[in-house]
This record gives sequence, structure tokens and C-alpha cells, in this order.
Amino acid sequence: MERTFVLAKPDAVQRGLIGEIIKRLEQRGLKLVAAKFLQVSTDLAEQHYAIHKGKPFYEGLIRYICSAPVMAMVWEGPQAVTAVRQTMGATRPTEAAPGTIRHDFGLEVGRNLTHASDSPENAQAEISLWFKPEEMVDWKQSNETWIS
Ligand code: RTP
Ligand code: MG
Repeated sequence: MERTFVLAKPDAVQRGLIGEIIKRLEQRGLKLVAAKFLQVSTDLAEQHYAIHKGKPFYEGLIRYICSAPVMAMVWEGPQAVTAVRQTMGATRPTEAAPGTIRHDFGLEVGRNLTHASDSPENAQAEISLWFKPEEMVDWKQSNETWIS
């Protein structure tokens, strides 16, 4: 089992798409193991996007992530990193495949609705940056009990 870090970015929150994003990840078969709704500080945004410091879009990206609340989540499943990035689609919504979140709800790379970790190593680092160990919920998903 693998875990990955996911953000519903400020545009997703403002547009009322948190539920849609969660719905698609649930339908994919992934399991939610942590979630919190928060206003991101500049400090947290800069740590999260440290890899992009110096790029032309960096300043705008930090302003975007801090511009409204976000929903931060950890999802678990087999190859969760790859699976979530497939469901999100390509970074540029105009290059994302139909049926992906970024395609179905957007057009602008600077308003692309979601973030998802791009490797298991980065997922671990991002999970520890955004969540305390005690905020992770250890639970068993039992379809037999809930679907009959
Ligand atoms: P993310 O980190 O948010 O999951 O997105 P990603 O891996 O698909 O894309 P990445 O290359 O890591 O870029 C991070 C975020 O920066 C914004 N961006 N803007 N204006 C631009 O050319 C540009 N390029 C990237 C996007 O919000 C992207 O998700
Ligand atoms: Mg990225």
C-alpha cells in the first residue's frame, strides 16, 4: 500500500469542487486516511513548493495557494501516487485527458484545481510537512459490511 498527499487548491474550494474531487478519488477505490481544511501560510506554501523557487511562475503560485483555504488530504491505495496523478490529469488543463479533474473543470495552468505528490519519496516528505503523525487515521475499509 502506498500513500500520497493531495490538495484541493483554492480555486477548487472557491468553486465548490471539494466534494467532486473527493468523490472521484473515492470512486477510484482510494482510501482517505487524513484530511484538514486550512488557510495556507506563506511559510508553508514556500516549503511545499521549494522545488519551484526561482521559476517564473513561483511568486504567482505562492500567491495562488495562499489566496483562499485549501483541503489537504492523504489518500492510500496500491500505487496511490500514480493513480491519483492519473485521476488529476496533466499539469496544463488543456493537455489533460478528458475524464480527468484538470480537464473536466479547468483551462488555466495557474488554476489547475489540485496538487498531488509526484513520487513516493515526495509523498512522504509532503505528508510530514502538512500532517502530524497523530492526524493520520488508521482504519479498515470493509466493503462487505457496507455494500449488500
Ligand atoms: P502540482 O505540483 O501542483 O501537483 O502540479 P504538477 O506536479 O502537475 O506541476 P508542477 O510542475 O509541480 O507545478 C506546480 C504548480 O505550479 C503551477 N504552474 N504554473 N504558469 C506556469 O507555467 C505554471 N507551471 C506550473 C501549477 O499550479 C502547477 O500545478
Ligand atoms: Mg508538482
